[in-house]
Amino acid sequence: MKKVGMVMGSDSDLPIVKKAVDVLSYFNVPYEVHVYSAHRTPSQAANFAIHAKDNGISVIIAFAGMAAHLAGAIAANTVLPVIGVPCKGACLEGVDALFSTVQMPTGIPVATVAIDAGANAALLAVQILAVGDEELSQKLNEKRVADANAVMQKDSAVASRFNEKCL
Ligand code: RP5
Repeated sequence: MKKVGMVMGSDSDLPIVKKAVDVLSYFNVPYEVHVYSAHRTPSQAANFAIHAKDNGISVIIAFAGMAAHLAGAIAANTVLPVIGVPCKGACLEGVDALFSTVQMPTGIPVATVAIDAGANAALLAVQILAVGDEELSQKLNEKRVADANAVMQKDSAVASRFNEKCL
């Protein structure tokens, strides 16, 4: 199976990256992880993107906070799909990173997920890989059913606690 390539702007983004690692591990999807900053190590970030396809990567997830230029800088150097994860920094609750990641000019798209949404970024990456992989697609469907069952159990628990008292 092809890999997911993950790149973060700083190791301070690791808690968000870990959410994605957990999802990819759940689905047994291979991945690699790097720290390359669009601002501090721009050549390394560009080289990663330029060589990603030859290195067996099919989808890239870029995690960055603050003036989060990383996903766009990666996307500029590859035609692989790039998913951007804006990370909440010390200031502005991550809205700075959200705007920096999502507001790409026409021609260089970044599929931006919610602030700190490492798990959803990985799920989207798995869904992209599953387009050409029936077994992976089946696993995604099974996970949806399991997640829905968990919600229904919560519904039963809440309903049995409150609903009779309303009657
Ligand atoms: C961004 O700046 C990184 O992605 C990180 O979210 C933020 C802060 O980096 P550090 O100062 O913690 O290294 O480039």
